[in-house]
Parts: sequence; C-alpha cells; structure tokens
Amino acid sequence: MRWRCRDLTFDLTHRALLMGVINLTPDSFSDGGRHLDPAAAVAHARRLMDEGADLLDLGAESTRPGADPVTVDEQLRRLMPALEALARDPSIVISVDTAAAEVARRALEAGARVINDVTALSDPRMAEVVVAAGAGLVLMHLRGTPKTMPGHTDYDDVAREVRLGLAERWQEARRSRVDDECVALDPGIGFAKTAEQNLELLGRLDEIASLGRPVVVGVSRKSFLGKLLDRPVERRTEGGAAAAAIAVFRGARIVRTHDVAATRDALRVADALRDARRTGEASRS
Ligand code: HH2
Repeated sequence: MRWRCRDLTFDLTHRALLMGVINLTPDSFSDGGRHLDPAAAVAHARRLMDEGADLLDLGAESTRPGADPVTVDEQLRRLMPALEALARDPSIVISVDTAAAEVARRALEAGARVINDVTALSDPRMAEVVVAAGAGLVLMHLRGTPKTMPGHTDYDDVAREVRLGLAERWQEARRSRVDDECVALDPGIGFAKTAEQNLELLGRLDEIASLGRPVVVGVSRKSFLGKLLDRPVERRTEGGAAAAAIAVFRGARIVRTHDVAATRDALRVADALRDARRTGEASRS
C-alpha cells in the first residue's frame, strides 16, 4: 500500500504514519489559541517532529461542531508564516487542513505536500489544484458542514453509509483526474456521528480499508472519548492512543493526532500485531 505526496511516496505496508496536528486557530476544540503566534507554532511543530511525527497537519479553520467558516484571507494570514518557516526544511512533510482551493494552492506553492480536505472536494477548484501539484489528498466523510453537522446523524448502517459516501467522493476525485495513488480516505470520526456511531465505525474500520486506499483516522481528544471515559479534553490522551492503536489494527494507515509522543509506541505495537496476524493467516492458507 503506497501513498504518493508530490516527490515522496510512503510505503504503508508495515508501518502506519503519525500525522501531528498544529491548529493555527483561536477556537479549536482542544488547543485553540495556543499556536496562533507563528514562532509558537514552529516550536510546537519541531517538538512533534522530534517526538516521531511523520508529517504535520496545519489547520487555520476550526471544524468543531457549530464552527463558523473562516475566509480565505484570514486562513492565509494565520497559516502562511508558520508554513513558510517549516517548509524551509524539506524533510518536514506538511499537510494543510483546508476546504478552500485558493488556500490549498498557496500552501502547495509554499511547499506543502498534502491537502487534507474534510469536505472532500466541496470547492469545485480543489481537485485541479491538487492534480497540478501531484499532492496527496485526504478525502474525509462529512454530512452537512461543521456548522450544521450535529443534525445529520441519522444512519441505518453507519459503516456501510460512510463507505459508500467515501467511494462516491473518490469517484469524483477520479473524474477530476486525481491519481488513485495520491488519495487517502477518512471516515471522519466525530463529524456528523454520535459517540456510539464513532465507536461502531472504529470497530468496523476494515470495511472502510477494503476500499483499497490508505485510511486516515483522527480520534485524539475527541468528545466520544470524553463521553466514554468521563474525562475533560486535556485528560483523553491514553484513551486516544488506545483508540488509535485499535484503528491501526483494524486497517488505518495514517493517524492524525495531537498527542504524538503518547501515540507513537501504541502504533508500533498495533503494526506488529497486525503483521503477526497477517503472517499467521498466510502460513495457514
Ligand atoms: N479532525 C479534526 C480536524 N481535521 N481532518 C481529518 N482528515 N480527520 C479528522 O478526524 C479531523 C480533521 C478535528 O480536530 P482538530 O483539528 O483538533 O479540531 P478543530 O477542527 O476544532 O481545529
């Protein structure tokens, strides 16, 4: 299983990637306001790289339930100073979390290698921008918009419907000439799903992985963990690492997390268990 992001191709066969989160926002649900200053963002980015992040996801617009959209100009104002500083080091792989094609274009021009689009190509120009750069593209499942999504949780079979939704967005990317090897798919944990639906999706992640592209999951600090563990956002780290490990065992290949250090070992254990199970299956067949 390979994932192409411009000049880099990741081999995800035996090792899941850690994508560290840097929110350049005043209002993100878990770390809003902490990395607004570009110097603080760069220092945090370097810390996450030292802790073992394979790539960094920079976002300038909160997608928490009920969040208002942020203009292109404001996203660029928040994003570009930190992005430009980090892009000076080509060994740092930068992803940008945006649904706006113009933000994606400017970010790719500055050296980003991945666009993480939680709206899966809602901007009609997004695919063209991604194709022109040969960038990696994360297509996430979402119903409605971050503003309206809490009202969109009526599923008959959440895993089947998320799988169908992602397959449809991947087809749309193909029609727009996005190379299959650049695409990664994300079930959108916490986006238009109840706590129970998030748990069911994680438990049935192999159904999403069976689509045949790398699966991305973001579980860290999310409210389904808070509900399950009865813990505030700053005390969900261990629960998030456990959920990330199980997601990898069930087929996720890229884990988006705020807590890189705490998640790294959990992923290595999950990778080893996954490989051992596959070796066992192969030797019995
Ligand atoms: N979750 C968040 C944001 N972007 N992108 C992908 N692909 N998958 C996710 O699960 C995902 C995402 C929400 O987390 P965070 O960025 O910390 O919060 P906020 O959106 O409030 O900035």
